[in-house]
Amino acid sequence: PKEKFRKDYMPLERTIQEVQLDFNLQEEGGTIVTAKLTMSAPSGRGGDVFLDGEELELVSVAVDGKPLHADVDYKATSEGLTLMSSALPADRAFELSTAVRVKPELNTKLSGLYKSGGMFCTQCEAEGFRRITYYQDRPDVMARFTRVRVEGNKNSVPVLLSNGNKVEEGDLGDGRHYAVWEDPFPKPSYLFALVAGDLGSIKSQYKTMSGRDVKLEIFSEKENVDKLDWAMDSLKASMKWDEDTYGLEYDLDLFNIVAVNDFNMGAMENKGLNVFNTAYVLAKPDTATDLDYERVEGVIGHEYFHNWTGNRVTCRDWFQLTLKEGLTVFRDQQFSAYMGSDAVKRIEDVRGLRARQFPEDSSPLAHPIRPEQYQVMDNFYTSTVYQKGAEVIRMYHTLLGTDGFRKGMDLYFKRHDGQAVTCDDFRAAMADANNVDLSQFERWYLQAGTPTLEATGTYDADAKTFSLKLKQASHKLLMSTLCPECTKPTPNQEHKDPFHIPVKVGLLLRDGSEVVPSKVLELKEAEQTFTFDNIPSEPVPSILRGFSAPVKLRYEYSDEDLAFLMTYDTDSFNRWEAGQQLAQRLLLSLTKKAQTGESLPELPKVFLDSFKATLLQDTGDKSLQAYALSLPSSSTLAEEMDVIDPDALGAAAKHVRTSIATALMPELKAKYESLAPSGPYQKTGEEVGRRRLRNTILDYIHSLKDDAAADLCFKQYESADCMTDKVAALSCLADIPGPKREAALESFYQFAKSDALVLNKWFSLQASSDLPDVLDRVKALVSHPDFTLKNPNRLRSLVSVFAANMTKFHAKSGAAYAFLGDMCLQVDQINAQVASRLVGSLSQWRRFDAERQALMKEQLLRIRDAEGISKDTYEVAARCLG
Ligand code: BAL
Ligand code: ZN
Repeated sequence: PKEKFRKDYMPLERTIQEVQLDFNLQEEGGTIVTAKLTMSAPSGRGGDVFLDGEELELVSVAVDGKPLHADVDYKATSEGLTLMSSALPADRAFELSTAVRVKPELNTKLSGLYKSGGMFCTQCEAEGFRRITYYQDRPDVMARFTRVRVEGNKNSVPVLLSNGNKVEEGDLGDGRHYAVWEDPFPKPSYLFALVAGDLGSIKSQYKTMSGRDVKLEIFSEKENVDKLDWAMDSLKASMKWDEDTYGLEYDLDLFNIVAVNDFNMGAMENKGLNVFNTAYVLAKPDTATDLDYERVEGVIGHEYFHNWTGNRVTCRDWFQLTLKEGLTVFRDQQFSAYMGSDAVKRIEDVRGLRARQFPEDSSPLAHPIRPEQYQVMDNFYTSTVYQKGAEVIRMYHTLLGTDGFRKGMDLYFKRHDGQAVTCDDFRAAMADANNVDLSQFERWYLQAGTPTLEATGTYDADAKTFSLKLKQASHKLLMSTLCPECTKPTPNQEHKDPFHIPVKVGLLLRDGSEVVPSKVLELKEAEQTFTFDNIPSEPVPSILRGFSAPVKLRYEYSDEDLAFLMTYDTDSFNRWEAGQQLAQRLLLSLTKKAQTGESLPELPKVFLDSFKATLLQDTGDKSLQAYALSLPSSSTLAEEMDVIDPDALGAAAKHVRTSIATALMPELKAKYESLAPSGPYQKTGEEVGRRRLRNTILDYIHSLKDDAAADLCFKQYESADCMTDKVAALSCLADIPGPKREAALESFYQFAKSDALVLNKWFSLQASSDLPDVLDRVKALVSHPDFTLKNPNRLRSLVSVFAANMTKFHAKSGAAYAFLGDMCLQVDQINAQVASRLVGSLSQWRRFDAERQALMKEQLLRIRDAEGISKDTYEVAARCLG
C-alpha cells in the first residue's frame, strides 16, 4: 500500500466547481448514480484529470455531452478514473457526466452509500464519497452541490433527505417519488449526505441571534421517536451557546439530524444533515444512563459546532484533521462544562486522556496530532488527533486568555471563511490577533509523545523566595536506556525539542491559605526557574492547575503534602489530582509487592483517613466527590510501569478496594443509604451527582463479593427507576457468581432484547466482568443469536469492551489474544475500518513481559500477513510491529 506524506501536498490544476447528482434508489440490483460535474479551466498547463473511485461500476462517461471511449479517452481502474488530456478542452471549463452503479444493499463497509435496515444512508468522511461517484475526493475541492435529486419507492423510503434546502419534490405516479435538494454553501465531498428511509421524527424551531427562523428536525426509526427529546434540547442549547460564546450563527433555514443503527463513527457533521450513530442521539431515562445523556449532549454539540469549525472553514488535506477535530472537541468540552460543571468535565476529560491517549502516545501507533504520513486516513481518527488535539487548543486558550482566544477565533473566520486551510493558518490567526509569537508552539503539531515535566521547589527562608525549577525531560540520543522517565522516542522521531508549555501554578501556605493565586508560567526552554517573592513560609506548590498542558508532571510531594492539597488547594482539578497521585503511589507500590509474591500489607493510615474524610463529606458537588473516591484506571497505572504486569496491577487494585470495603463498611453502607432516591427520577446535576456517588460506593461494597453485597446489588437492580442505577447494580452483580447474578442478567435481557442500545449494555456488562472464565463466556456470547459482527456498536459492546478488560484480556495463556486475532480476521472481511480498530488492542505489546510479547506478536503477524487482508488492517498491524 502507498504511503502519503504531508510534505507532498500539491493543489490541483483543475477542480470541480459545481455538482449535480441524481440517485435512483432501488431495493435490489443496485442504484444508479448520475453525476454532472463542472470542472474549471486549468490553472497551469493542464494534463490528464484523475477522479477517485472505488467499487463503482462505470455505466457511461461523457465530456460536454460527448461520450468518451475507454482506453482512448479515459482509463478506469479499481482506484479511479483518468480522463486523458486529449479528451478535454485545454483552456476552458467543461462538464463531465458519469453514470455508475453502486450496491448499497451489499455494502457492509458502511462507507459510501449503504443500507442500515431498510434505510439508505451515506458516510463520506474521510474518503467514502469516491464509493458513490467518481470525484476529486479530497477536502480542498470545495464545490457547490446545486441539485441533488433522490428518487425511491414511496412505501419503503417515504423520507428523502440531502444537504441544504429542499427545493422540489414530487410523485412519479408508479409507486416512486423524488425530492431535490440544493446546498448554497460550497463544500468538500466528505460533507455530502443522503438519507432515504421510513422514518419518524420530532420537529422544533430555533430563532437565531439575528432573528432568522431555523426549522429543526430529528429523525429515527419510528419505534425510537420517544427517545429524541434530549437530543433536540441539546441541539438548541448548542446553537445558543455558539452564538453567545463565539458569535457564530447557524446559516441554513433547516437543520436535520438522522439516527442510524449501523454506523462506524459516533456521528457525522454533514452540512445541514448530520447523521448520527443511534448511541449518541437516543436517550430516555429507562434506556439511557446519565453518562449516555452526557454523551448525547456532547456529541450533538460537537457535530453542530463543526458547522463553523470544519464546514465553513475546512481542512486543506487530511493531515490537518486536528484543525477541525481538536478545535471542535475543545469547543464541545467548553459547552459541556457550561451545561454541567467545569470541574467535573475537566476531570472526566483528563481521565479519558490518560486512559486512552497517553497509552497511544507511548505505543508504536504514536503520531503527532498532525501526522506526517498515512496509508489509510480512517486509521488516524485517533485519541491523539481528537483529545490531545483538544488539549493543544486549550493551551492557546490558557496562554491567550478567554478574550485573546476569542480574538484569534474571530480573525481565523475573517481570514478563512469558505476556505480549506491548515493548522499553521489557525496558529497564525491566534498569534496575529494577539500580537504574540507562537512559532515554538508548532512543536505540539510536529512531535509525538507525552512530555515529562520535572518540577523542583526550593524555599529560601532568608530571602523569603520560592523558586520553582521546571525541566522538560527531553530524551537524548543514546541515553534511552538510562533515561526511562524522559519524553521517549516515538516512531520516526528520536529527538524532541522543548515544547512551549503553559504551566498554571499557585502557592499555598501550611495554614491552608493561598499566598500566590493561579498564574500561568510559560516554559519554553528545556529548563527554567521561576521565582516568587514575599513568601512568608515554605509553601506547597500546586502545579499544572486545571491540567494546563498534556504532560506527565513529576514533583516530590510527600503523602502528607498530597493529603494537604486534597483539602486546601483552591483549584478543584488539583484537589482531585492530589488524591489520584496518592492512590497511584499506593497502587504502584502494592503492584511491585504483588510481583514479588509478598502478601499485601494493610493500607497506610494517611490514605484511609483521607478516603474516609472524602467519603464523609456532606457538602459540595457529589460528582466531584465520586471522582475523588475513584481509583486511577488500570491503563493509567500501566503507563507508569516499565513492564506492564496486568496480574499484579489487578491484585493491587483488588486489595485496595477490598481493604477499603472491609475497613469502612459501616461508613460506606450509611452513606449509600443516605443517598437513596427521595423522589421520582430527575436528570438534574444534583441528582446525577447523587447517583454517581451512590453507585461509586456500591462498587466498593460489591468488591467483597459476599452474600450481603449480592443482596444489596440485587435490591438496587430490582428497585431502580432509571437505567443508570440498573446498569450500576448489574455491573457489580456481573462480578459475583451465583443465582442473583443469573436472575438479574436474565431479567435485564428480557427487558433489553427489543432495544439494540440496551442490549449492547447487556453484552458489555458481561465482557467487563471479572469472573475467571470471562473469555469462555465472551466466546459463547459471540454465538448468541443477538450477536452480529456486522453492527459496529454490537461488535464493540462485546469484543472491544472485553479487550479493555485488562486482567482478563492479558491472561497469561494468550487465549484472549488468539480470540482477538480471530475476530479481527473475520471482521476484516466485512468492515475493514472496524477491524483495524480492533488491532489497536494489541498495540502495547512491547510494554509487556517476554511471554505475552511473543503471544501478542504472533497475532499481529498473523493479522498482518493474512491473505487478502485489507489495507486498513494491514497498516495498523504493520505499524504495531514497527
Ligand atoms: N468528522 C467525523 C466525526 C466527528 O468527529 O465529528
Ligand atoms: Zn468531529
